[in-house]
Amino acid sequence: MDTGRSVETSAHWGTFLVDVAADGASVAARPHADDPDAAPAIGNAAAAHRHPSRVARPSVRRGWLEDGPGADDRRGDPDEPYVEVDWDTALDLLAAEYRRVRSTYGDAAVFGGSYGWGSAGRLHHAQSQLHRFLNRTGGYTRSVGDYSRGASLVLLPHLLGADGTLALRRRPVSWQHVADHTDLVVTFGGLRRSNTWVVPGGHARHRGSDLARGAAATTHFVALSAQRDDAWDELGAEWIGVMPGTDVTVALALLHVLVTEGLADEEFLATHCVGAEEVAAYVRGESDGVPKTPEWAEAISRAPAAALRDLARRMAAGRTLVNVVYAVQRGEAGEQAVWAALTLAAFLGQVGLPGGGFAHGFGSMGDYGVGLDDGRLPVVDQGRNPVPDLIPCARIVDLLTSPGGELPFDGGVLRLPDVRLVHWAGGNPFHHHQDLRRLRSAFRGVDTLVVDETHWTATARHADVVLPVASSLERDDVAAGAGDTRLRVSRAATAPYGEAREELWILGRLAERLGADHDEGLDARGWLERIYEEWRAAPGSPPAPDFARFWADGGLDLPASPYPPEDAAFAAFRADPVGAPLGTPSGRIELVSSTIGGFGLPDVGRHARWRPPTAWWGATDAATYPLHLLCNQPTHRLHSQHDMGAASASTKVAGREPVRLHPADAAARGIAAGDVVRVRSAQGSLLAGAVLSDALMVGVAQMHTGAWFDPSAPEVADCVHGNVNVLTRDVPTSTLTQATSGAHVLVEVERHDGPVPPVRAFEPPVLVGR
Ligand SMILES: Nc1nc2c(c(=O)[nH]1)N[C@H]1C(S)=C(S)[C@@H](COP(=O)(O)OP(=O)(O)OC[C@H]3O[C@@H](n4cnc5c(=O)[nH]c(N)nc54)[C@H](O)[C@@H]3O)O[C@H]1N2
Ligand SMILES: Nc1nc2c(c(=O)[nH]1)N[C@H]1C(S)=C(S)[C@@H](COP(=O)(O)OP(=O)(O)OC[C@H]3O[C@@H](n4cnc5c(=O)[nH]c(N)nc54)[C@H](O)[C@@H]3O)O[C@H]1N2
Ligand SMILES: [Mo]
Repeated sequence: MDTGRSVETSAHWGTFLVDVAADGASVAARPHADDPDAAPAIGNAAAAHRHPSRVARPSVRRGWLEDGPGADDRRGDPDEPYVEVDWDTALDLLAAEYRRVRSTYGDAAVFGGSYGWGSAGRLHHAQSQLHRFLNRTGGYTRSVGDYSRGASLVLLPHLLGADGTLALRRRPVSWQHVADHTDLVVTFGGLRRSNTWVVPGGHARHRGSDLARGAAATTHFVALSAQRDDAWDELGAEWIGVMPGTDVTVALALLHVLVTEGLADEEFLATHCVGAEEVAAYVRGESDGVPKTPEWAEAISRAPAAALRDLARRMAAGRTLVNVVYAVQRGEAGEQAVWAALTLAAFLGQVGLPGGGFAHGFGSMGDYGVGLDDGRLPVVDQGRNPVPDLIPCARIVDLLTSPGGELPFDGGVLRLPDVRLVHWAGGNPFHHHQDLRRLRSAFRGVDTLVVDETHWTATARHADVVLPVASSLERDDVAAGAGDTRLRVSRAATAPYGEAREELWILGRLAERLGADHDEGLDARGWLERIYEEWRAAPGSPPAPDFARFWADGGLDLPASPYPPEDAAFAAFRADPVGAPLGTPSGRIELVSSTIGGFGLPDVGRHARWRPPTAWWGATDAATYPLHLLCNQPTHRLHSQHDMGAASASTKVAGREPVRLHPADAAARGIAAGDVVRVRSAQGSLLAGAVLSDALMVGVAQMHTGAWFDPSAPEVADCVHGNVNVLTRDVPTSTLTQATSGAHVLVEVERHDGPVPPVRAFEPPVLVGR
C-alpha cells in the first residue's frame, strides 16, 4: 500500500498508527513501535473502515416511511428494505416525529439512555452529544449504571460509602503496590491479559502487562475460575477450578476456616467494621443450620475442600489482596459474590494496608491499578435533564414492555414511563443486552427507533431512521483514558464515508429544526479548542500550552504515575477510622447493612449469603441444559465493534464464533474440533464452531460476546453466526441492583449435521432510492 500519510489515532483499545493509501480513503493500521502490549483489535481497523456494512446515507425503513410511526413486526426483518434519503429529508422527518412524541406524550416518552461504548474521543463522544441535544430539546428518560459492574455500583456505596466506592476504582491498590508489598493475590475470576487491552477512552501505551510481570516476580497469584487459562501466563498463577456463579460458597468457606481456626483479625473487625459477629454466626451455621464448611462449598462449587482450607491459612499468614473481576457480579445474585469477597478481605484485617485488602477490577480493565486517576479530562457539557424518570440500564426491555409499571431498585420503586421514541447513539443493544428475542419484540412495540451508527449493526437493522456517523478515523478529536500518561490529538485520517457526518453536525441541524441550539455555532475545531481551554483553565489541571500549540504538538504528557501506598483507597480510614470515617451510616465497612436489610427485599438480606440461582440447581433448566456456558469479553475486538475485521475473523471457526468445549463434553456429544454445532438454551439457539480445550472445567463451555447477530435462517437457529445473547437470560441480578446477569447461562450443544446456512450478518440491508 502506498503510505502517503501516517496519522496517530485513538480507540478504546489504544493509540495506533494509520497509514493512508494514495487513494486517500483506504487505510492500513499498525501499533506504535513502543507500545509494550498492543491490542490485536488494531488489526480490524482496515477492513472496517470502508466495509460494505458502513452506513453511507441517511436511511429510513420503508414500513415506517410509508405507514408512519407505530408498533411494527417488520422491524428487524432481514428482508425489510431501507429507503436512502438526503439529510434534509431525514432530519425533517425526525424533527416532526420528535415534536409529535413530545407534544402528545410528554418528554419522558423519549428514551435517550443510549448505553454503549461508542468511540474514544472526548468531543465526539456519542452519548454526551445525544444527551446534550436531548436536554436542550426537552429532556429524556435516562439510564443509570452500566453492564460492566452494575450490581457493584449499587451495592458497594452501602458497604463502603460513595467515596469509598469511587476510591476503589480510582485509587485502588496498584500493580506497583502488589509488587512491593503483596505476598498473595487471590482473585475471583482470572486475570485476563486480553481484557487489559481495553480502557475507556484508551491509553497512550499499554503498561499493565509490564507492571503485572513485575508483580509476578515477587507475588504469588491464585485464580479461582472455571477456566485455567484466564490468568495470563506470565503470572504463573495457581488455579483452583470454581463453577461459574458459585463464588459466594468459596468465599464463605474461606471465612469458615478463618472463623473456626481463630485466624480472623478481631481487632480490625471491632474497630473498622460492623456486623462481624452476625456474619460469623451465619458462617458457622448458627442462623440457618448450614455450616459453610469447605466440604459444603466443594459440593456446590467443585473447588476441592482441602485446597480451600489450605488457601485460607495461607491468606491469613501474609499480606493478601482479594480481587474480584467484574464478570463475577454479572450473574444472578451477582452482588453477593462482591459482598462475600469484601467480607473475606475484612476478616483478614488488611483493608487499607499497602498491597492488602480488597480490589475490584484487576484483569477487567487496562487502567486498573496502573496510575492515579484524578478523574478530570476535557468534557462536553451535557446540560441539565428536566425529566426525572430513569431505569437501571439493563432493564430496557421492562421499560419498553411495561409502561406504567413499577420496578424495585436500590430500596425504592421506579415508575416506568410510556416510551414512544428511542434514540440510540454509540451503543449496540443487540450486542449488549440479554435474550435478544425479548429485546426484538420490545423494540417492535415502540413508535420510532432512531439509531446513529457507523455500521449496519443489528440495532441499526431494527431502526426506523438510521443516521450515518463519521468514524473516529474520519474526524479530529482529543483522547485520553483515566490515569493516562498523555492527552492525545486523534486526527482525521480520511474524509467521512459517503454522506456520513459528525454527530455534532447531525444533532446541531436536528436541534435547529426543533428551535434549539446544540453546537452554539462552533464546528469541531472550535469545540475542541473550547473543551481543551476549559480543561486547561480548571483548578487542578496540569501545566499545559494553549490549544494551537497542543494541536501542533499532537498531544500533551500528563503527570500520571504510580502512587504511594499511603494515597491508596482506605489507607486514611485504616489509620484513623474515627477521624476519617467511610461515608456509610456507621462510618465503617458494613459487613451487615441495616439499610439494605431495612429494604425488606425477598432476595437480598442484611449480609452476604449464598442464594442458589433460580435456573440452575434443581430447576428444569439444569436437566435439559446441562452445560454451563461462560459468555465473556472477546480477545480480538471490543464487544461487537469491527467484528468484520481481519483480527476478529482470524478467531472464527467455520466462519462462526467459536465455542470452547472440554474434550470430554465434546466426545460425549460426538463433536470434533472444527464442527459446526448448535448451542441451545431456554431462550434461543445459535450456530458456532467447536474448539476443544482442557483448560475448561468439565461441564463448562465458553464463548466470547460480540459476534454480529444473524437472524437470516431462523429455521436453523436464532443466530447462525454465534451472538451469545440469543442464549442468555434477561433476568436481573436482584431486586436491589437490577443489573445484567449475562455472564453465564445453561445450554446444551449438539453437532449440526444439516445444510449450513451462510453468514449474512455483515451484509447491509436492501437499500432502495426514493
Ligand atoms: N452476555 C453478555 N453480554 C454482555 C456482556 C457479557 O459479559 N456477557 N458484557 C456487557 C458489557 S460489560 C458491556 S460494556 C456491553 C457493551 O455493549 P456496547 O457498548 O453496546 O457494545 P459495542 O459493540 O461497543 O457498541 C458500540 C457501538 O457504537 C458504534 N459507534 C462507534 N463509534 C461511534 C460514534 O462515534 N457514534 C455513534 N453513534 N456510534 C458509534 C459502534 O459501531 C458500535 O455498534 O456489553 C454487555 N453485554
Ligand atoms: N479485548 C477486550 N477487552 C475488554 C473488553 C472487550 O470487549 N475486549 N471489554 C471491556 C469491558 S466493557 C469490560 S466491562 C471488561 C470486563 O471485564 P471482566 O468482566 O473481568 O471480563 P470477562 O472476560 O467477561 O470475564 C473474565 C473472566 O471471569 C470469569 N468468570 C465469569 N463468570 C465467573 C464466575 O461466576 N465466577 C468466577 N470465579 N469467574 C467467572 C470467566 O472465566 C472470564 O474469562 O473487559 C474490558 N476489556
Ligand atoms: Mo463493560
